[in-house]
Amino acid sequence: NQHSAFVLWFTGLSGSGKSTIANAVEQVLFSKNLQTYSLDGDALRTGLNADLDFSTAARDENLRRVAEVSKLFTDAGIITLAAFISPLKSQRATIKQIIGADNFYEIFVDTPVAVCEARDVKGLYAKARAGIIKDFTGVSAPYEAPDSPDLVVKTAELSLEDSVEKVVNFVMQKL
Ligand code: GGZ
Repeated sequence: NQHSAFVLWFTGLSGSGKSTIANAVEQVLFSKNLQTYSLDGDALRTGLNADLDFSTAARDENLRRVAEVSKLFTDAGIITLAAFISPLKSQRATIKQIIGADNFYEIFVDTPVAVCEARDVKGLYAKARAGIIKDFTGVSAPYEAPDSPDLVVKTAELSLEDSVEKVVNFVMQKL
């Protein structure tokens, strides 16, 4: 009853759909009797990483800790879904190094900033434009798109259902 374990690392802008897709993928995997655990920025930043802000150094540390935690879950045989902006190539390289290249899959949730901003589910882009939130990714802080992600999900072109199916199909190939 064992399956292989690895980390699905979702990178993309705030509001790109990382957590929504990861959560829906997790439900499908659960229904297939796979062991999973989800980690996301919003949740971890109220607990484990409550001491960290959005400076580059603090994001580095946020992501380092999450990568270490993801590695522990992987060691325990659990498929880990991690949804973090993880904006810089250097950060994602470090994450891959911590987790181990064999157990790490980078999934680029490729939603243009204009689409994220039009959605603005939490009103954060409006606050960033108004200067109320500083260093906001895509507005006043950089996002470096991955050069060679393992999977790309374009949420502006796919329905949520199709986005989820694309990730689930990818996972089933890797088991
Ligand atoms: C980016 C920010 C910021 C700034 C608050 N920049 O979409 P959300 O709201 O619910 O989730 C985002 C979350 C990003 O945390 P991560 O841990 O994923 O970021 S990183 O990987 O860069 O460490 C967003 C909210 O926090 N948020 N301020 N300035 N996102």
